[in-house]
Amino acid sequence: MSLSVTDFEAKKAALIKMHGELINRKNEAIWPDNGVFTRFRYPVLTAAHAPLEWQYDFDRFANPFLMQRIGINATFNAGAIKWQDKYLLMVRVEATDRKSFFGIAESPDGIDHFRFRKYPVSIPQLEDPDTNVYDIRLTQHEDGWVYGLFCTERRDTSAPESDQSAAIAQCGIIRTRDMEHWERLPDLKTNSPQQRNVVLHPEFVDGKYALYTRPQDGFIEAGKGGGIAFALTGSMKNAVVCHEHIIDAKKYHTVYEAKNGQGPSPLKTPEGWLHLAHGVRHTAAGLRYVLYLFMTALDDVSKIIHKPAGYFLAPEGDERIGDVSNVVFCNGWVADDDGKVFIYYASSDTRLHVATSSIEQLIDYAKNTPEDRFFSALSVENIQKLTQKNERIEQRNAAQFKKY
Ligand code: M1P
Repeated sequence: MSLSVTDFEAKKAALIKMHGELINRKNEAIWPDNGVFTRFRYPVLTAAHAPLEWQYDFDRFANPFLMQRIGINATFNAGAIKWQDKYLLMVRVEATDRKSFFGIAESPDGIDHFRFRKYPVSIPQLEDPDTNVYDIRLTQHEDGWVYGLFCTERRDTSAPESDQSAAIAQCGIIRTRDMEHWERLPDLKTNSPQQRNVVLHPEFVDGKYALYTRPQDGFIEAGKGGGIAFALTGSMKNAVVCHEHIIDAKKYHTVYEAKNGQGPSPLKTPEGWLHLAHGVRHTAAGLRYVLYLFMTALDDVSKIIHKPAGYFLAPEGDERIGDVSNVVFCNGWVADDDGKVFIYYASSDTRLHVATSSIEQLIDYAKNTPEDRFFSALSVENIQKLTQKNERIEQRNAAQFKKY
């Protein structure tokens, strides 16, 4: 039996109340932190944050049970930008039909009250439409445009009919001047059969647009590809890359041994460019995705000058579980003028979190964390050195305490 008018209105009011409470809930920093970044108790965005108007038909006659007509499955992997004093996330929203699309959510302070705009983003289509779009990286380029580089996925038409999962990933490009209206440009052309995690550098390099790419042989498997590459193109209106040169290769027995990819557009600092990336390794339980950080030189953005060993951030607690478990992924961060950094990372392809840090902390981390020396015995040496140093400090402190 359908709902009475009273029950329909009561249910609608309850849904609206719960949604409002979720958006207004204040987040809590988790303390003590690790000194590198601070995590927060609640995700900043979940599927439940999606506007109710995207999901329910509120016409009592057309929807007598007040049934959810369109389901939202997940909100994750967001591009990020500070825009007119607000923190904007261009979120990968995945509906229950498995299609991803972009929704823009805004917050006044980068941590709380992220609210989706009324409508999801309509991406203009090319002749060959996108089956699926995701993982956009926003770059405010010195040419005056804000570019969004994203993964456009289409069926691999060379695959037999029996194989309905073969896909080709390539880099789609849109741009805007107002974060409202988007111009679609032709997809990036490279020599790689698969291309995901392409990111535009914010400044011209040698008068050209500079891109971080990730050439890859298969849709999932890196094959001969898999490193973070650097490439130049003369134009974004018809972006063509002839040569991709690997600046950060996958490597045996590291957190990026299977594949890796540039995260958001790098941040410029007085000491170099800060890069956040994801690294993937195989485990008996499947792939594990973690974030790692490195710095490149100001006078050569493709030259790595600092690279701490291992991961910067890995899935913890509830973050470990989701649609694709044991994954953290980041394609958006924002640096404020005062040096505060907001890192938007998603966990297990399900929800989106924020971690806060600062340029000063990230540089300190990049410069002073030991590098990977690739052998257990050498990792032990690092720990021994640090422990001996702490022993000396303790002895010195004890001697001083005796003196007074
Ligand atoms: O499922 C984990 C991630 O897998 C892909 O990343 P990559 O291309 O580096 O393997 C993407 O589909 C990404 O969206 C996803 O989070």
